[in-house]
Amino acid sequence: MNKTVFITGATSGIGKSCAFKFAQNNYNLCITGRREERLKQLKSQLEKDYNVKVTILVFDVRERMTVKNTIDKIKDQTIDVLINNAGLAVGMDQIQDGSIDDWDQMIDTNVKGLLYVTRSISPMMVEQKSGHIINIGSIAGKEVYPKGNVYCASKHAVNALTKAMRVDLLEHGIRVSQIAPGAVKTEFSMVRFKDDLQTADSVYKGFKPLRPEDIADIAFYITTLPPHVNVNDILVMPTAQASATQLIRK
Ligand code: NDP
Ligand code: 8X3
Repeated sequence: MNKTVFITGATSGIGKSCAFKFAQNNYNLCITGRREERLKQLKSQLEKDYNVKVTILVFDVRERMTVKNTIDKIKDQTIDVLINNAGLAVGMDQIQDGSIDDWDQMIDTNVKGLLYVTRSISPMMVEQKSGHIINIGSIAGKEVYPKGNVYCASKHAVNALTKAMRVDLLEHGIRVSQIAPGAVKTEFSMVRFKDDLQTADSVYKGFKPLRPEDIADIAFYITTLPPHVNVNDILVMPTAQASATQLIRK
């Protein structure tokens, strides 16, 4: 029987690449995001190309009751892998100039949204006595950099929560991993710079960034390890990037 992966933020970037990777490997999928049209297109492509079952769940991870009610509807399913991927950076300002609305959006999505989804899925895994939770962290959860303030804080929270989840779920045999990437070329910078295409493009100029497929490959790989093996944390960077602030551009 096929396994099932539940991916938050599958409409773009890393989440979408994970959807392809797991579908190619015969997983059924629950794909989520706010952009329903994109989810519908993805579902029809994946079902056609890979002959897997794809369930679409449209919700904003910030809406606590919607997250709960939506996931409640699929409670009879077995979720083998949860990829907590939905997240974003919004704005890049020094702390004294930051937009409080941007801060709220990052904290509500990256931290509280991840918690709401985990709070609904982890009891299902406890009941099953198996499961694997993969949190998409960031280099921003390991270091801070100028004007990264609240985004970095939110990803430091993901880093801490990954460790905390592993401790709490230990007795239930559930694996908990974090993948913490450096620069990956996705829609991330368009969102961060509020659709300023020129600034977003400049982030990836002069070096070869990671591709979202690189992260999907890692996510899939760590699920293929024998059940007694858990990868706690992977920090993965473009070869041209040594830290959050050290990057060689040619
Ligand atoms: P994208 O912008 O391409 O994708 C982000 C995904 O998150 C989209 O599918 C979006 O779906 C979803 N999302 C955002 N906000 C919400 C919300 N409120 N509710 C539900 N879904 C939401 O960026 P990436 O693929 O790069 O980002 C994925 C993750 O990777 C994020 O957690 C990001 O912080 C992390 N990351 C990215 C790096 C990079 O350099 N790109 C590096 C390190 C980590 P929709 O808009 O349809 O709701
Ligand atoms: C995204 C990578 O360096 O912009 O998490 O924080 S970075």
